[in-house]
Amino acid sequence: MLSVITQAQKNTNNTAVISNNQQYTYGQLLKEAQQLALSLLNGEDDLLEQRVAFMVNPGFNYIKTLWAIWLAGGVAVPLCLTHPLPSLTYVLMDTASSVIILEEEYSNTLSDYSINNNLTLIVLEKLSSVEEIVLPDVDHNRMALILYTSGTTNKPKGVVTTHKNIETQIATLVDAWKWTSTDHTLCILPLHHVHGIINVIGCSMWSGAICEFIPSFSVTEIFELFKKGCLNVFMAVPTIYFKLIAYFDTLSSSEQASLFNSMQKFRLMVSGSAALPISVMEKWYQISGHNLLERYGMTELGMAISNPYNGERRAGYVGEPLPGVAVKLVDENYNEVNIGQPGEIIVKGNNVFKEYWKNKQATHESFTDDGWFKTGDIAIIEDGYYKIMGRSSVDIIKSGGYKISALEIEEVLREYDSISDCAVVGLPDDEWGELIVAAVVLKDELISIDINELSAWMVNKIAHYKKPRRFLFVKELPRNAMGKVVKNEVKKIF
Ligand code: MLC
Ligand code: AMP
Repeated sequence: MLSVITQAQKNTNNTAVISNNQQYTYGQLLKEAQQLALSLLNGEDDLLEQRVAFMVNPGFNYIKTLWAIWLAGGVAVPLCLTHPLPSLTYVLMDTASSVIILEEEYSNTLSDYSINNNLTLIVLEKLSSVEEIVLPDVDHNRMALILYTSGTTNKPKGVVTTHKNIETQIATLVDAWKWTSTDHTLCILPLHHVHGIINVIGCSMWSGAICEFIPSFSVTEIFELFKKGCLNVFMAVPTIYFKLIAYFDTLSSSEQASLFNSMQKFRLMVSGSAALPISVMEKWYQISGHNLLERYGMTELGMAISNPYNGERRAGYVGEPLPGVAVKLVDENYNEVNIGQPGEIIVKGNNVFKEYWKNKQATHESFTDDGWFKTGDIAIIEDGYYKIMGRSSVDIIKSGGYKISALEIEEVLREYDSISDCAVVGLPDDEWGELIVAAVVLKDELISIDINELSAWMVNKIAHYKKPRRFLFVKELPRNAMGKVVKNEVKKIF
């Protein structure tokens, strides 16, 4: 039996989830996940790693669906709820998903696609109960999850993790951050990425804790829930802390005092997915009394490096490798650098993903000959603490905690009628970490572009969080002697 399920079985009477103003126990979650697993199996013994995509809002139904897919022996493919159709169909086609599970509100989005491609569509609200049959025994070395991550190629890659990878990623964090069944956390992160799936849902469900959901990200709702005094664990990306601080600053001093008091109930507040600016860490301490615990992770790894639960949480540093995660800093020949020298972070351990989906070449290129995963992130160690210095590729942008490929955006922009060429870069930004901007060369210099029209055109082409926020029209892009665009020069133009 999968550990995620056996862990839940220890806590059947505990509240597991609070969503849509309802409370659900672990017992209910298990029962409904088993029912859905039986519907998925539809008389088969085992889905045998068939990919099952799902488009389900954060909450009880999301966890139930994820577990059902695992119980039936399938591989879960969570779809982003806000992606335009081409991004969704890219994932569906790439994974060759045979089934899509949806909440009814999303059925219009994908029904045509599923009919045209002969996929089974399961609408959660329309399910009827299924006669009891036996669920398969799923080995934990089997594939469990495919998450899409942007990289240095224009199309996102599917990161395949096994049940064993996921169990390791979760158990390591539960231990390091001292999760227990008395914890109560809030999930405000999108559930097509590891931060929400592993750190928030994975850890809370493993521990028998409560995971509460709000329908969509809202600063006011988050603070309202803080004030209720039930939550004690909170995880977010730096942009969210920035937004919470900005809102806090608009409140009256009595409201600020009441919020400060409510935050004393928390035992842990974590930041990650992007660099936490020291100014945000310091300001958060002032308004909450909490030193944020900053950690470093990646879709391919779960979490790898973390500041301590007990002990100094150093601003500007991500801490030390987590137990069971081997980390080295290496030079371009993959030799370990001397202490105090910058090097690329490479990682080994049971937390490390299995492969990029149907992409042997990318998988091969991302591991060293002796099996270390090359993260592409550069760090140094100072007094035993790792400090992230940047990335080896300028084509990867982190904005709002999302990893975004500049090349993917450029490819879309080049499809626009009047654009002949472009270069997309990330500019440092207090709120978003990096702000996506595009330098654009027009086919005809004499014709101008309406930015609003361009933005509206992009809506159906690319996720909204990947849209450039500023455009600059240039006669030509800065290039080196080889003719390659020099991205650092593009940044300077802005
Ligand atoms: C949205 N907006 C942006 C933007 N994203 N502006 C600039 N840059 C961006 N990246 C704008 C919108 O256009 C809109 O503007 C306004 O902000 C509100 O849009 P929204 O979509 O409603 O944004 P919001 O809900 O406020 O989203 C902010 C956020 C979200 C921080 C909640 O970005 C988010 O959930 N980020 C988390 C991503 C994540 O989970 N990453 C983890 C990856 S795993 P207007 O003008 O139209 O109102 C990983 C591994 C690890 O990294 O280590 O964890
Ligand atoms: P993703 O591919 O979306 O999982 O993003 C992983 C990337 O986020 C890492 O490779 C890092 O570049 C970045 N990242 C995660 N945590 C941190 C952090 N605490 N500080 C700086 N960068 C981070």
